[in-house]
Amino acid sequence: MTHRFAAVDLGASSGRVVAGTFHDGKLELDVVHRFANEPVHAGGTLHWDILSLYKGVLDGLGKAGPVDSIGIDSWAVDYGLIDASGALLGNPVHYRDARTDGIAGRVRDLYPISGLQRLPFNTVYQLLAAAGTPQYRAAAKLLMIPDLLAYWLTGETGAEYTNASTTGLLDVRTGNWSWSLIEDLGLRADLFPAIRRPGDLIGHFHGTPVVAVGSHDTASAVVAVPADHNNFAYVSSGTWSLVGLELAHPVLSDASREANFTNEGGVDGTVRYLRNVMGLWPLQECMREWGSPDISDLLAAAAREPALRRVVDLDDPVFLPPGDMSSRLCRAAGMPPDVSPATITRCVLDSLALAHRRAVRQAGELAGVTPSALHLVGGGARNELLCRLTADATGLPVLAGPVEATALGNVLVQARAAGVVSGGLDAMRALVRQTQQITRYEPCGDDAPWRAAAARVGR
Ligand code: ADP
Ligand code: LRH
Repeated sequence: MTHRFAAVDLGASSGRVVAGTFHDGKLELDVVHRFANEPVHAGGTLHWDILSLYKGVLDGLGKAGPVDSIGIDSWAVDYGLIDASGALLGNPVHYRDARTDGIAGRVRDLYPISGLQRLPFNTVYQLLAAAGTPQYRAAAKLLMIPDLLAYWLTGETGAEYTNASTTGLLDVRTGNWSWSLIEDLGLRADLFPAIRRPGDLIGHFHGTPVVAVGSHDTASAVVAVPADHNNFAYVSSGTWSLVGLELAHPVLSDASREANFTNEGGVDGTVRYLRNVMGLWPLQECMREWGSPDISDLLAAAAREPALRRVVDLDDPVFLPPGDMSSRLCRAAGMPPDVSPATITRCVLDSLALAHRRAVRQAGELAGVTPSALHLVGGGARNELLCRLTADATGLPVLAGPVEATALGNVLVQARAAGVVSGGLDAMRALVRQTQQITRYEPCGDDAPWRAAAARVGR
């Protein structure tokens, strides 16, 4: 018997529709459609081009053909507002837009309630920036991006739990909206739809079930980490590096808050204890500036550059906004602005590996865990130089892959809801190990240059 599931996975750099086919105990993944995700500046605001993304979804579902069900995930924190007739009120705003500048610093500490790291663009701060606007006043419901797309497919509203956990308005202890916090901040409680959980049926699209998955892309990616034991750390490596651990309980200590570690909701009640590291975003932005050179050539040239000559603190929020990235990097690294793309690329990758080292170490210390391996999943798993540097910097073996972990986690949760896969995360991960290619990178064992580089960026 063959079963086929369609995973819609929207990343900040591209979207794809992936078909996952189960046959004779085997699972095959096929990227049936990939499309660009190109934000647009309009009227002084940076927007997601949501209708173009929705068209990519529809085209991809058309190419996928008949499937048992559809699941949707995307990047976190962003949302659309719909009015009482269901019309979208304006284009969703990109989390890198400047509207939230300065807001987080004016809001009291929410960590004891939400357990969330303080990122300037958390939904709560975006809503405080939007409160009082005509659109906010006219809104009937707030829908996170995957929930908005699911609404367009099915007509059903709701708020999937893992993604809702990135808003800053969920109570980390109960897994439900914190109505007292929402009221306390003067936000409209009527905007927030009922929470749904991964595996819940949302509705139907032309007769095909649309099923809730870990709709936060990072939650789906963590499902597909091919670990064979519990003692692992992970990096979900794409536009961002999400670096941390899977835990049974949140860590809400002062030290954890000060280190800006987050307790996001995972599939099956797990906690994604992690920190956002700037990821491959600075390189993506430089490549856009350089006219999109071939990434393999660029990485090969970067591999020939001297190691750790220039490093920057990638946790610096100066790298958050789009545009003008190479000059910001050169300034921070003390390099002349005319150095080669290979030199800048090497600086980004050395610095990223250094940031991975710091986040992995801190996560372990704060949670009282000593990981024995680091799983690196997502598009960054294709970057051998980054994997090698991350192994050297962390001193841990890096197990790289799957590249499409997010889509895979999305498919697996759908397959379980349909009864095609049984068991918990362990069973799903065993299937990933059996079917996906994983590459192992051993650390070189020399920590001294990394220790010195960490001291140079003051971390
Ligand atoms: P997101 O979900 O955030 O859009 P992805 O997981 O799709 O991110 O990863 C995108 C990243 O993967 C790119 O920024 C790029 O650095 C990396 N990548 C893509 N293709 C290659 C390749 N052929 N070699 C090395 N790295 C690659
Ligand atoms: C990664 C991601 C991350 C969020 C960011 C906004 O795609 O979902 O987990 O913090 O985008």
